[in-house]
Amino acid sequence: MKKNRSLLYLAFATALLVSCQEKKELQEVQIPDASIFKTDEASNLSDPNGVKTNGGPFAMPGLSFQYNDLAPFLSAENIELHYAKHHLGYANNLNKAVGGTPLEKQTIEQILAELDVENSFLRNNAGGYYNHNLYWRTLSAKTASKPNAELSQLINRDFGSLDQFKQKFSNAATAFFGSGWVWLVYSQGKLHIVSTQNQDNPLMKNSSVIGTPLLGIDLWEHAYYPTHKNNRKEYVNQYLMHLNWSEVTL
Ligand code: MN3
Repeated sequence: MKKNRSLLYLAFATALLVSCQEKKELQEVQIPDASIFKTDEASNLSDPNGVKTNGGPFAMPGLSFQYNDLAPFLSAENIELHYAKHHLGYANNLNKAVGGTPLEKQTIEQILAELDVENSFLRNNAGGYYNHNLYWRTLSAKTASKPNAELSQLINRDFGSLDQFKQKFSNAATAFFGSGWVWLVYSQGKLHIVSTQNQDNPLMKNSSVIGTPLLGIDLWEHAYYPTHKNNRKEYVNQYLMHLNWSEVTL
């Protein structure tokens, strides 16, 4: 009987020890360090101009609006994800790609015009950096801007009217398949609507029309899915309303 009781105590003590160890392990896993909640993302959300690269010749351009200024066209979370994650990623990778090479001294336009399209790391990240710079610069919180007189004249000549340009641009952007961009391009004295895949753009040698991009819409799902889900047409039409035409220049 005494032996049985000893065994019972031993079993009880062992169970208690195991239980304590389990509890201890659980406690260690379940109580996170408070510092993980103080992330850079939280501070970036309050100020897009606080988003910086890790160094190198190509800096983040900043935004002329706050993250929550474009809603309901784009939600604050949508813009933050796009600018402080995707765009920043392209900028950091571009700086990595050009670091210690003669490209460090070139402008982004020179790099794009001359790049070897077989160099996919440089092609994707130089393109991604330039494309997003133009995208943000030509967007505005306001919805009433108009093209300047010189551009208006060309738009009327080449598309019929501003409304007809918007209709053609919207059709091209809505019908575009996959990830890429649709552009308004100035080439050899004429305006064109041009599409490119992935992060390519009309400065590159492989573009169907090579010229100067005046504005471009990002048709990757990351650009609009957080706000518009699969309704790309709604995103495209609101994009056209939020164009900052004072930054769209020849
Ligand atoms: Mn994008």
